[in-house]
Amino acid sequence: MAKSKFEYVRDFEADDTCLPDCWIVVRLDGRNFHRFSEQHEFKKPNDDRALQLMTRCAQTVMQELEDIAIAYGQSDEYSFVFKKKTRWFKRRASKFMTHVVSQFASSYVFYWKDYFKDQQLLYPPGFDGRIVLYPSNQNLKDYLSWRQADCHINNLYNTVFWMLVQRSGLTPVEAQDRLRGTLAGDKNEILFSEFNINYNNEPLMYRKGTVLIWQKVNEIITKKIKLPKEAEEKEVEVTRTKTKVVPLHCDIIGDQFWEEYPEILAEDR
Ligand code: DGT
Ligand code: MG
Ligand code: MG
Ligand code: MG
Ligand code: MG
Repeated sequence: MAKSKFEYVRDFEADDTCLPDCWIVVRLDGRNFHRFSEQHEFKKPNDDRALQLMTRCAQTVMQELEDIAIAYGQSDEYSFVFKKKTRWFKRRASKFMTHVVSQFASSYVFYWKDYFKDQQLLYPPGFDGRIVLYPSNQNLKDYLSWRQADCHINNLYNTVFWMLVQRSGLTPVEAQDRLRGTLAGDKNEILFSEFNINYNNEPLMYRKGTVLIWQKVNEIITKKIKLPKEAEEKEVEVTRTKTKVVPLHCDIIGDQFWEEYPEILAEDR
C-alpha cells in the first residue's frame, strides 16, 4: 500500500525499548489512596478487603499479560517482574507499563463488589506506574527486599500508631510525638507492654505483604465420557495439572525463598 504523506509523523515516536537481558519491573501505586482509603472506610491500619482486592487484581494482571515471573504487593502498591528474556511487545517500556496499570485499574473496579459488598465505590480510582530495569539477579532481589522492608517498617509504625490512637485515646499528633525517634525495638516494646501484642504474631499478610508466583497445582475435575460399548455417558474424576498464580505471605529478603523456588530466577526464562 502506498504511504501517505503523513507517514513521517511516525518518526517522532521515541524508542523506548528496554535493554536486553534485564529484569523489567513495573510498579504501580494507588493515586491519593490516603483520601481513597478514608472515603471508603478502610479499616486501620490494615483492611483485609482492600489488600485482597489488590491481590485479586495482580493475579489478573499475571494471568492476562505475558511473561510475569513474580509479583510483590503491599499497601496500595504492586510490583510486577517480567522475565529477563521476554520478547513481549518487543520490550517496549510504554506497552508494559500501560498494559499493567490499565489491566490492574479496570480489575480494581470490576472486582470491587466481590470484596467490599455493600460499601459502594464512590469514585473511579487511579494508579500511577513506573518502570525500572535491573541487570542482575542480585539487583532484582535487593529491589524486592527493599519493598518488603518498606512494608515491615510502615506496618510496625502503623500498628503502634493506631493502637495509641484507638486504644489509648491519643490524638494523631500525640501518637506521632510519642513515636518520634523510636527504633523498631522500642515500638515492639510499646506493643508488648502496653497492649499485650507480640508483633511477630500479627498476620503475615500485614507484616510481609503478598508474593505472587506460578505454581503447578493438581485439580480434580469431573469429566463426562462416552465409552464405546455403553449407551450412557459416564462421569469420571480426572486429575489435571494446572499452572496457577498462588499468593504467599513469606519472607523474600533471606535466601530460603529463592532456594525453595529456584525456577523464578532461572536463566532460560
Ligand atoms: P500517592 O501515592 O502519592 O498518590 O498518595 P497516597 O495517598 O496513595 O500515598 P501512599 O501511596 O504513599 O500511601 C498509601 C496510602 O494508602 C496511605 O495513606 C495508607 C493507605 N492505605 C493503603 N492500604 C491501606 C489499608 O489497608 N488500610 C488503610 N486504612 N489505609 C490504607
Ligand atoms: Mg506515593
Ligand atoms: Mg499511593
Ligand atoms: Mg503507596
Ligand atoms: Mg492496538
